[in-house]
Amino acid sequence: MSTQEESLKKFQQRIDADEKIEPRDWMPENYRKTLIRQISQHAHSEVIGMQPEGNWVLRAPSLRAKKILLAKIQDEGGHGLYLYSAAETFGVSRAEMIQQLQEGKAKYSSIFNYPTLTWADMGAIGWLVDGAAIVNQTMLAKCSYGPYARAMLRICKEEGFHQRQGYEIMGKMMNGTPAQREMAQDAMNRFWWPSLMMFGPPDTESAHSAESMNWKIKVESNDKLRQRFIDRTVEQAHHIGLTVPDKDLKFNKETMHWEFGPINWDEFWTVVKGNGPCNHQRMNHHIHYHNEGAWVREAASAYERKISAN
Ligand code: BYC
Repeated sequence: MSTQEESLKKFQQRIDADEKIEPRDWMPENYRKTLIRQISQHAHSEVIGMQPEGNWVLRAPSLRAKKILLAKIQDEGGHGLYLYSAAETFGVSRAEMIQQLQEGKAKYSSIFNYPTLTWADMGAIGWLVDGAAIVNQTMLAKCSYGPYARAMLRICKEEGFHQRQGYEIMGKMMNGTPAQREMAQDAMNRFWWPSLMMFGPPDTESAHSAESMNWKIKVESNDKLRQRFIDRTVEQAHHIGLTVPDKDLKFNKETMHWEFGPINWDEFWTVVKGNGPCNHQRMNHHIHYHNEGAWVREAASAYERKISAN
């Protein structure tokens, strides 16, 4: 057996024994590459994900609502920071990762390419988008790579608040006037299917799943997590009087799961390839404010040089 094969075998034994892999440990090149891709894309999603909500800060219906929304958006920025730091443990710099995003070489979650048209969308994002993110990230907290798994623990706790604040907005609107109920249902109709797409393509078409599951980067499949999210969320929707916009939705008493209709995967790939409703807007906004903030990064670096020279 060659040294490479020997190392690979030992690595797999560590994975199978549920040991955490740490930055200085030996790892296959593809394990490293997959994690840089996934963690950096995850970080970009958090940061780009601040934009749809940022759209409503100045129009929040009360001071309470504004304070909560601001705190939530700030949390997303923090999640981006933990995740960029986790990816940096592989020796890749934040500047490189951001360059890849801005050049279209790195992705971010498809969900953030949809517009936020009404205040109810803040409810739908918190409840559905953060709700889907929790299901995915609770799984990622068991990831074999230590720094990523640990970042997930705190992120999941914060997402728990986000999900509840979104559900509170939806619940309040469903208890409000007919116009408010209609607004909440409209947000549900627009965000339901894109939220299901957050879990990625079906298992049969997921390019990375087999290898990522073998290395416990992902410990549960895209379809399994999607089903878990649906099972949880349908009950919550019904509880506050919302209709799930899926005529094929039905509860299977034998499997104890909600069966759902076909997902529009053409729409998903259109959005992922950069042609969703807001892809250009999101990227232009990111580039504009990244460039505008260059002086802050330069000042911070100058200060760091000054301190380390003394
Ligand atoms: N959107 O082989 P697959 C938040 C890509 S933010 C775009 O299944 P994998 C929040 C995939 O990258 C948290 N692209 O991939 C923030 C791959 O293309 P590449 C968001 C997607 O990686 C603010 C190709 O499709 N959560 O909560 O094994 C406000 C084939 O897919 C998507 C994360 O970022 C998608 N939805 O599994 C509110 C989760 N799905 O890279 C809330 C972290 C797939 O080969 N990521 N693609 O060009 C993951 O867990 C995994 O990457 C996925 C996909 C489950 C998403």
